[in-house]
Amino acid sequence: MIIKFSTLFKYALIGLSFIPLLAFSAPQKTQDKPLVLISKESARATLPKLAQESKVSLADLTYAFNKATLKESIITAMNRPGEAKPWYEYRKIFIIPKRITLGQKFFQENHKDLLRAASYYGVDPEVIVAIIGVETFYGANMGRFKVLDALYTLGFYYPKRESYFKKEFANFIKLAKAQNWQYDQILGSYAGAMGMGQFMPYSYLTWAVDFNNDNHINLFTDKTDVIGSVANYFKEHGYDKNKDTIIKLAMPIGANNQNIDKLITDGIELKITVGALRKAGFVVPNKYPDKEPCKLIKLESNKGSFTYYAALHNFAAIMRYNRSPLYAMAVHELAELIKGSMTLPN
Ligand SMILES: [Ca+2]
Repeated sequence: MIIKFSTLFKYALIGLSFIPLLAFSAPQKTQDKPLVLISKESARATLPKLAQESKVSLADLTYAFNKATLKESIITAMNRPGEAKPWYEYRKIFIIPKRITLGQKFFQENHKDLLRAASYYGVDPEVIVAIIGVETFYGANMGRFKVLDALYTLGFYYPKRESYFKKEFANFIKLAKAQNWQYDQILGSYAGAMGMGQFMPYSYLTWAVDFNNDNHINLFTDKTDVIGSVANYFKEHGYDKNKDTIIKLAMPIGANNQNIDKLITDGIELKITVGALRKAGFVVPNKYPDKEPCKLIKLESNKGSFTYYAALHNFAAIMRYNRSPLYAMAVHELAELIKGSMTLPN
């Protein structure tokens, strides 16, 4: 679950199942110098400012700070090179038969909540299922790190992302107090994402909902709350079930790849239009007007062979969960496969 994160961060949000696959090129020389260059005392000295900014009391921050443990393994994990995989490798991690069949089972078992959430929030139910499937394998891998230690380590000893994680450390304290949690009992990813949908503390505080009306929000074991919360997150980030997600594009005949690749833009925003794609020679179905915003995406579908896609409104909404186009593509494809051959009980 992501808001404004670097691409590095996404690996924290999708469980740890494929981290070892990324470890192959970790530089050896990191062993020569210490990973952590900040003393506990200088970390502690930043607490009064954090108290002021976060509106969490200094006493509460200090209490949590003292309870937390620095985990060098988390810093090592964050420092691993990201974005290493081409789509055809990335896809193999997520689009596997077990994730599809368990997704269909999850859909069937929870179809009433899914259809209620889909209609109330205006999202597609299979996308809610796919998010939960990609993030945690339907709740099977919700992370094994203490969230307190993760946010403490990254907030106070990882200067690259210090500002973001300090805020999340404070948000976690707010959340833990509201939920009556013991700080050190909550487990999540090494970046502090929690529950079946891997919500960061800010997201939990802001977009999680009590979808079964039991006066408690539980994103760890209450599937109804998880379904409602993921749906609400999507609605709040622009997902609209009446809009489309992506179009696979055929390469224009005789096209100049270099000119086409100039249309590829960074980030989540849909910065070009379908009209620009048509000008470059792509054939886009007539139902999309020239002014339709889109984003050109190029994925390596087989070694050395690339496929172009026009990402549309809902693709951008999925990227608000995680900024990687590969992630959004995996969620979209898994959702389509789950929906594909499934029948729902009455
Ligand atoms: Ca509830």
